[in-house]
Amino acid sequence: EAASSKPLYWKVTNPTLSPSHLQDLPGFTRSAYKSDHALITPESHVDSYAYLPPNFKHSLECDAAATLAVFERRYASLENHATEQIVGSTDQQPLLETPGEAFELRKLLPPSLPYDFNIHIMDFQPGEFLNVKEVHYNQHGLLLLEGQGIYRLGDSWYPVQSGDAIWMAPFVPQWYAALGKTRTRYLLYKDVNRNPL
Ligand code: UGY
Ligand code: MN
Repeated sequence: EAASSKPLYWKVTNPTLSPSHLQDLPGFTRSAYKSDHALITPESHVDSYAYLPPNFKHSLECDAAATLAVFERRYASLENHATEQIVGSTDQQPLLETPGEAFELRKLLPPSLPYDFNIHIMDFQPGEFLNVKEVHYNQHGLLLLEGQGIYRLGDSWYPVQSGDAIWMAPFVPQWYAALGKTRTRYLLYKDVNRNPL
């Protein structure tokens, strides 16, 4: 046989079932929208961040190409509590304790009462996974910044990779396992500090 011919079983040894190959199939998308979760699949990256208080007049200038991820929500105010503008970068945030869990955790906003949400940066080494099969009232928005793995949302199991965005409604069962050869880093919106009722 010619050296250039495809080896026997090339479809088996070629990982045609991996997400990057499936992307090329006509009509195929891993995106899903259900009543209690959604998976949306484009590309992205984050370095630094800013928190803008409610009704804060602002403009943004950028002197180089950049990607902007915006989480927008109606502020749930608390009497005698006010938030402040915050500008920071993930690397400056301390690693926080995560009892019983393997992932590394940083929070971008103060955990104090004025803030009605937080953004968590979570890092998993390949093979690490959430020990808690979480079900909680907090709603999540998630942006996968690095790596790949399996996200369980309700009764569905999704292969996911960097660039994917996920919405999790309150109480949707959620679980993640990091796979592949590089770490997973994801950015997680979580509403906190307010009575859900
Ligand atoms: O803090 C959290 O709720 C987080 N561990 N959830 C998640 O990663 N799906
Ligand atoms: Mn959670």
